Amino acid sequence: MFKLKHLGLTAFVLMLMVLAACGSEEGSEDANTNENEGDSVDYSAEMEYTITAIEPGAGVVAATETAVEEYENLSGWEVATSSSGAMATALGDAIDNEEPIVVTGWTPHWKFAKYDLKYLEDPKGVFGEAETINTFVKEGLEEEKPNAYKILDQFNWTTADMEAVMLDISNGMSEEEASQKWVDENQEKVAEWIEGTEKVDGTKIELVYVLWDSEIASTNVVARVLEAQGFDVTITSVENSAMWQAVATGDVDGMVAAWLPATHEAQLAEFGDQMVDLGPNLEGAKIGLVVPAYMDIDSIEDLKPAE
Ligand code: PBE
Repeated sequence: MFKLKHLGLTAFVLMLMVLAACGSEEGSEDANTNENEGDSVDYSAEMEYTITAIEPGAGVVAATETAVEEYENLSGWEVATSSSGAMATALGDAIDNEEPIVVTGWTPHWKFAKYDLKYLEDPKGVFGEAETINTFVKEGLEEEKPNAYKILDQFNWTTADMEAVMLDISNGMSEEEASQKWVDENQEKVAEWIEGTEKVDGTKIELVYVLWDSEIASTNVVARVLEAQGFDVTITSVENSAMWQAVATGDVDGMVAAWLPATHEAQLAEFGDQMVDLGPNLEGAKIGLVVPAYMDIDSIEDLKPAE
């Protein structure tokens, strides 16, 4: 902590020297409007006016592209898509080197347990408010596989639950082991999910998900519970839009990965009326732009336009 503060101070003094050397009028004007402005000029150039994003189909990426359009100060910024894994690696590398980075972030996520991070304020509200993660199943599942339907309907947990599974996986535990460990340690909650259902003998059930850390955790936990009830479970990872489509067409039985109302608004509008919404399985989810806490900026508006 002391070291970080100390480095921050050093960086700030260096920045003042650079500003003085440039004799930049812009710099002194900015200094009147925002005491952190000098720092943020430096960060933006150093980050090459790039936001480190995840999969192109993710809602948080679409929201980030909207933010680049709506915030004038993000003019010329690039939204670099990759994968959730690549984003996490880039974030970890930046933190190891105490470099600035802006990533597309979301809660629940293990990164908040592992690193000291903060959401940038979003005065225009592009990233929406707190969300729920909902469970959707194909039409007719209730009649076809009533026990699976009831378990999926009763599945619900907290951000802390989900983060516990995510953290174990991020620390190297296999997805199967981490999800089984959570199930073993949370038998009371699991008992509520299976309440009023009967065991089955190898009934096939297929769930779709996207390889986002949060959905890897939830989908695996639900799979372990269904398996213990006798189901023959397949979980298949696909792109976001394909996940919605697979449930809408009835190709698969369901998914537990719908972020609403904002993040998957477009997918809900396209596919929502062809499937059954079983309601929230988690409350208090959130998306936004996330930076390491050592960066002296607080708002998306503290980022600087590309030259
Ligand atoms: N996420 C995780 C997804 C929803 C779950 C925030 C990366 C998205 O942005 O679509």
